[in-house]
Amino acid sequence: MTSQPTPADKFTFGLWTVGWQARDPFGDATRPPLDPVESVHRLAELGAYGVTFHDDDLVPFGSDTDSRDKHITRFRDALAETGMAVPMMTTNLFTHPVFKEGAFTANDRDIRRYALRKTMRNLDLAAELGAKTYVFWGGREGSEVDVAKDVRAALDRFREGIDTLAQYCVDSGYEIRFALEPKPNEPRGDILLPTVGHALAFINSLEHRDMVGLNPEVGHEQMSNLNFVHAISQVLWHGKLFHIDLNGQHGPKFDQDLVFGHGDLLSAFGLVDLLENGGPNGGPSYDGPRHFDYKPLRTEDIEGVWVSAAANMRTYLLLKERAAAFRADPDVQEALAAARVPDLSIPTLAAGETYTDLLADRTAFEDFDAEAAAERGHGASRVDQLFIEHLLCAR
Ligand code: GLT
Ligand code: MN
Ligand code: MN
Repeated sequence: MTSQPTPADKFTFGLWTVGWQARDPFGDATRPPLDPVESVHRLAELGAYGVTFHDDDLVPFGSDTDSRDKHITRFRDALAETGMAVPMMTTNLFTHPVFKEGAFTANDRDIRRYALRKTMRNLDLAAELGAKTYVFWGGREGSEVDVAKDVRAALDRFREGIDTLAQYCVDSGYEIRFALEPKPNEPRGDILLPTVGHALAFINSLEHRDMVGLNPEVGHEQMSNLNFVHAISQVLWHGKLFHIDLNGQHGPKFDQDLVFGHGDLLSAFGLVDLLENGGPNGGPSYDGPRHFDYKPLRTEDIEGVWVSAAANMRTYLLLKERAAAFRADPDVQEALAAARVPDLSIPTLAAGETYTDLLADRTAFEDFDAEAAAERGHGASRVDQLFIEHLLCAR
């Protein structure tokens, strides 16, 4: 029997996830508002480590300073009572109509300045609450009409915004790192920094590139029909996996935000194996929060919300258990060796060897039998079946 989640598992949830009232473009809310204080208590009881939130998830947009302080105090009390952490925070720069044409990249300069101020105010709170990661999801940074947005100017403004806010953190002594969250579309027709690859390239253009990484979301890459395990592998390779949004998605369609594993299960299994066993000496490759960014189905009542929250954690732990069994299986080790998977870690040139040596090596070309090499099988199907059998508890 899989152990129950505990804070050591570092499972976190956005307040906006369990708190989603299930309003969609075609229908009204199906659930009443949820008090963030209740979410903290219920998630703590379920074994979560912490919660994350947008400024407006905790303090309704437009609240005066007095009521803002009251909301924050109640919330801090709930954190103290439960021991829950706030490892990540973010800004809502997409709900209010003022952001309909963008925030950091709006054509309207006054709106861009307002977006920066709104973010700076919440960065102050993030520092107070001890959040170490600040996420930037640019849901409204984009367009529906190509000629109505100068994309190169927008990228200039995006860079200006991120660098200005990074400088603000440095000067304020905040130990906060930024994590950009890519998404290809929805709510905008096309969003800037649509995939992990675009965001990685953008980070390289920043003055404060060292303190900026990524918060990739399972469903957002899969909306573009991209391989999420490959995406995370490359983000890890660049040292940029600062945070992660776990959820489920059934291929390219609208952003489903399903429970983790309730979409492409095989990919979820590969992802857990990568995160838990893909690091040095077979240990974890990522030690940050396992953050669920999902939406409880619109069909569910409040009890169903907590069932789905627990399902995210349990599914993750089950996959973690299955991934450990996969890695411990001697048949798997043997099949991986037969597929020559470990050989890829051997550098192609020997230590100290140069291309001149390579040119002089007749076995590498003149005497190389390409026809014979082409006949070798790679045994990937066997590896794949072993992976699936472990997932299905058949081994
Ligand atoms: C919004 C979006 C998510 C982002 C959140 C952070 S808000 O719900 O769909 O993917 O992670 O801004
Ligand atoms: Mn999403
Ligand atoms: Mn997300």
